Amino acid sequence: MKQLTRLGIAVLVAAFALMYLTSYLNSEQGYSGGNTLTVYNWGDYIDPDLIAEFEEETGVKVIYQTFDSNEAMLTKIAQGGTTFDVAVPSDYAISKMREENLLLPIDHSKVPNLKNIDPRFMDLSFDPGNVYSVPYFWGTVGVVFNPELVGDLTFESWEDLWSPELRNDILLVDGAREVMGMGLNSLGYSLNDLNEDHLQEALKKLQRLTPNVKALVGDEIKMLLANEEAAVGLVWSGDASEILSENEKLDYIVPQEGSNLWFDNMVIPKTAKNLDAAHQFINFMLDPEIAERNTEYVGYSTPNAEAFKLLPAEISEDERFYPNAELTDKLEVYDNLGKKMLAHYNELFLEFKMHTK
Ligand code: SPD
Repeated sequence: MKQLTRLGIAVLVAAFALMYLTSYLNSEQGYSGGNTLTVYNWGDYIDPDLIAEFEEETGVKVIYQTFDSNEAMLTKIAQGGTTFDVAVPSDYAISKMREENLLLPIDHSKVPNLKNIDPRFMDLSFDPGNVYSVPYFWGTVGVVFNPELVGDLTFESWEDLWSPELRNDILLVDGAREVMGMGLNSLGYSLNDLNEDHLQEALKKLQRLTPNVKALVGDEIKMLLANEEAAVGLVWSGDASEILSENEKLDYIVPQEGSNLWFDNMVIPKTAKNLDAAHQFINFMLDPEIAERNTEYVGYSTPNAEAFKLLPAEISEDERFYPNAELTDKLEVYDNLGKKMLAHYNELFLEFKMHTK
């Protein structure tokens, strides 16, 4: 009898251990199962209330994980062992995921709210026909600056970043394409340039920027700039809009030599386990009222025409974050440069990073 009790206890302990391990794997590795949905998104890129509302409305439990670069997201999904149901890569990363057969087609009949997306953001070159992706947010790359701390500099030219007045006063977003793109654009080259001489020239130019670089940072760039810990930052426009709403003294500009126009879209990775919930979630996020609230919360620019109409005028009429076609036509979208060249951009970026603080 005693032996049976001991056996019973051992079985119970093993069952609890298994339950704990399963839930740990669910949260850490993006394993979906049962009525759960695993979402893999950029940090600070959703209003958390909306996740709770989706769960309440559908009865689906959301496991939410974040990444801070397309490269990190691509590595995690490509190496396998995860079952993310929805992810939010950018343009060139979507093209790469299509090429590497990492995506499932989206069933448009299950996403009726797709009709709310402004046609300008549909059918873009990285995913013709939106077979695999649905627009989430879009924006530019530019400079946030504190006019009180930068003298006469206006940042209409990238060249201003190299001004000796900015010693140890610039924060850069920690992104290979963003930093390499800025170096290339400052020399008048494309941010998709493949010419090795141009790439080496850009690296040298970036290395000359290091005395001015205080740090390369992730999402904390918003707090640091809003608190005036640095005079200038290279940032994504949505982060700029959030920074400016915290500190009205600051401003945002896209330098004239050109910069990046980017698009973040929702996709269903190949290893998804809950396709119904994935479509439900995508459709939920495209509802005009939900998308409007999400836009106000995260500060990024919405591609949802119906949500745009609901935004307060001070947001929808701000041309710094909803630039006109004259500016966007001058900007470039990152190309999928191919495996080798993307790796080379990363290597050059790391070489630059090694010599910054
Ligand atoms: N904190 C959310 C950041 C999202 C930025 N996505 C921009 C990607 C540009 N390639």
